[in-house]
Amino acid sequence: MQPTETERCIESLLAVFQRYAGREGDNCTLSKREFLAFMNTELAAFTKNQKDPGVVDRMMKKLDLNSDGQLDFQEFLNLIGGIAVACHNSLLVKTPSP
Ligand SMILES: [Ca+2]
Repeated sequence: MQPTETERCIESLLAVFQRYAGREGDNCTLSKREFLAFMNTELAAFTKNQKDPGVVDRMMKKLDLNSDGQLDFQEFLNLIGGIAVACHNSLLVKTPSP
């Protein structure tokens, strides 16, 4: 059976997380360096529009709910979820009301 679109999205998120988390140290979490690499590669459209170089640092601190200096998959999903909600909201704004 072919995976559904939703299943493929979940697999992709897992694969991307594992690819960056596996670069150094604990391969189940993103270190700050791994998170920076992820942001600059996978979300380059977002990071290159940021004039403040500390923005990714602050995002990491905000996302790191248990303050262990690492982002686990749950913490990573909070970022993805937040971006998805922001995209959804901006689409709603752009859609003219009837
Ligand atoms: Ca953490």
